[in-house]
Amino acid sequence: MLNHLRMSTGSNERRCCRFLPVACIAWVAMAAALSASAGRACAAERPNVLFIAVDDLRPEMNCYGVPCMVTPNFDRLARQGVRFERAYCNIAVCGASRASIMKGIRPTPARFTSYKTWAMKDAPDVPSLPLVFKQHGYYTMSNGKVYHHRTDDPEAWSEPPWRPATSSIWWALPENRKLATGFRQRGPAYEGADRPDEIYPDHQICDRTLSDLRRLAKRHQPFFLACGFYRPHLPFVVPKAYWDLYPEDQVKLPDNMFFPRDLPRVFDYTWGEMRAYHGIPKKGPVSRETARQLIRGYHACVSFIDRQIGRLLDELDRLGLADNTIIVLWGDHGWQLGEHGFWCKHTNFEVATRVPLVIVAPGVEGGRVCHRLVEYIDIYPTLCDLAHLSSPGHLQGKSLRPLLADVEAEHKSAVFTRFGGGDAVRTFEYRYMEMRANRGRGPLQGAGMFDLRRDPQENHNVAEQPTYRKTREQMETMLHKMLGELTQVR
Ligand SMILES: [Ca+2]
Repeated sequence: MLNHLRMSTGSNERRCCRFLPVACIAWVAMAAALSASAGRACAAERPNVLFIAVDDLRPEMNCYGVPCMVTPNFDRLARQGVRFERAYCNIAVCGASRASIMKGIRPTPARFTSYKTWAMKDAPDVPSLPLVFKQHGYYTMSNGKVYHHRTDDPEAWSEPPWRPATSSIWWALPENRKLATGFRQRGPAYEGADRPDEIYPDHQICDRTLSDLRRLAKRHQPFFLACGFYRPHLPFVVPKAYWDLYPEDQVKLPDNMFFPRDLPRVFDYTWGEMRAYHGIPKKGPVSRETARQLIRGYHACVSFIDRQIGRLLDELDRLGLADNTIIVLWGDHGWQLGEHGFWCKHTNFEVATRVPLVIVAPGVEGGRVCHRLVEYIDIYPTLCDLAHLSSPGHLQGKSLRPLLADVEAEHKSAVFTRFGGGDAVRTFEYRYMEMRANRGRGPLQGAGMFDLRRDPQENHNVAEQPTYRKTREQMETMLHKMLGELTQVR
């Protein structure tokens, strides 16, 4: 029916919605009083948004070329939209990455720096993505982990953001809960209890989102519904049934569990986040057996979230919302699953910064893969573009809409990431990274470069090799130009 209505929408009405947003907002507000057919016609011009965040999800799905993964619903989503093969976060830590995505601006040494970033404190004058949708007449909602802090950016939401009461109870088994005595001594890093899905917070977040979808489907108002899942963030706690999908004897360890050759030690990383969990050594590597369990646990969590994604997609179909809803699936950063001997995120390496990104949108042909370099700051302008809202002037990303129409279209030649004292630029062929004192503002402490054509795993630093001198200079120039521009606009 929505397809039919969209086809029957006249071009004049379409122009009205696109170029006269204020008039359209007023019109939407009065939608209940208008004829049902006119209301649906405008709604078709104003697509809903289902904004799905999955905490710490690297592109570890079947559709991203990881054959062992059982991810039928992530794969189904990819078939419905465009999957971005080379998408990158702008900072590999939860709160900062989320704030950067939601505000549409890059992290710097002064803003969006840690897991506990508040978007509204670091960029108080910058309208967030959900706020802009709300200002254009959308009904905006947030369930689960969207911002790091539930109460961040409160004016962006039509209702107070919701999280389940179980969010803070990570382990299902009482004996594991007892091991958690504080922030620095947590329970086990993983658990596969023979318990039902329903007791876990992500299932409850999905339940809540399903009931919100049913409620929103009855409103004569487009919606922006954000749904953030907690796993596969540590601890890897999901029902045993999902662990059983990954038999222990089939788990493969990465073949580069070593620090990159010839790379300055200033790029070393001790993954303190995971060392707070029971059973993880306070220093040095984990045992191979523990490494196998961690990888299994991460995979089990991804499949558990896949199950929730399937429930969301089923309900969108059942409610007849699928044809008029944009879906964005994003992670927040990558994750090191033993590569370089690292775990967790907090670096500028490929594994910590490469992220999943799938966009499904009305009129966008599904099942396509885009190989262009894209960044998470591109999400904000893309959604404004797809919903025909004028983008705020502060945005530092670039709309992906041309790529959704033609996955071969030109986009950008490089992406930029930072964390702590580190800044990095990645082109199609190289990654160049610097580490500086004073959280990136001080003197250079070390530089590294990887030739991704020959060394996609980033195992061998070539920054000091004479044959790469010219390339290194070009990469340095590109990085410093971006950092210089950021300093000016801030
Ligand atoms: Ca995260």
